[in-house]
Amino acid sequence: VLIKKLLLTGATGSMGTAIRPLLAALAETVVVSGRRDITDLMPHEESRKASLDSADDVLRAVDGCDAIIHLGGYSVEGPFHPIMQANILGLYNIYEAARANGMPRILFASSNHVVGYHPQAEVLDNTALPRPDSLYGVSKVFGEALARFYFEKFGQQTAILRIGSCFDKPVDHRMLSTWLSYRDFVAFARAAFTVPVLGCPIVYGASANDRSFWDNSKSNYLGWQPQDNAEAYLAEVLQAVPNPDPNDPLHLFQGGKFTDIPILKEG
Ligand code: 15L
Repeated sequence: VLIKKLLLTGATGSMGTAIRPLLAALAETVVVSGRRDITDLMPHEESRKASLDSADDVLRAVDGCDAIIHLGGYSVEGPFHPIMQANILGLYNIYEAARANGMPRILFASSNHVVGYHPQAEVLDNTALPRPDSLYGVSKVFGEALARFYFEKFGQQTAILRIGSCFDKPVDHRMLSTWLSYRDFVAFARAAFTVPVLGCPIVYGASANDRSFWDNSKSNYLGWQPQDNAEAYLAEVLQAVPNPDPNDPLHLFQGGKFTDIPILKEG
């Protein structure tokens, strides 16, 4: 194993839950953290409940960890306040806790919604300008900027992964381009935590999909080679969604449906 103590935030979310068993290959101990206490612990796991908007909770979660996979936060479009608490204040708390704990490497789960208003007809590399498609996407732009700021100012290394769609399998036409398999995600974490010098790269988180919107050639030095390809699910997708409407936002923009969501208010 590479890592003594790996912190996984967002461990109660759908992606966190799915990758937990795979992390035993990366770390001796995985500290699983979420807003709820986790009771179904595997032998290699330890639970530390934390609310990201509490600096004290986050300090306790990060204490003694030598790597962090930060999936925690608000993961879809929503009202501004909860997004701000989790993704802006919460991320600041993570970086300050890391700074107080020897600056362990961070894998930051950014999102394709940072560039969601780019058309699907374009192939983007990591020099593309942000075109966020939602308040959620805007909060991830903040997150990428915060990661870069801590890198320039303190040398804190972060792998910024603009995750496409990390699910069990692709279920619509857009996901034939954006799908990231769980095992390709974990392979990315391994690369980010083992490459001798990580720096602060921006990488698109997609499997080796024939229809990918993204070009990761500028971060080749990480040595990450995704293995899965959404094309293997083409027949299933065609059966589930036979005639996709080409004018549906789902097919016009990289961010898909998020481009079509209004500003949401609380309550
Ligand atoms: C995301 O950022 C969300 O967290 C996830 O739920 C999906 O909607 C994904 O993007 C996507 O674009 O498919």
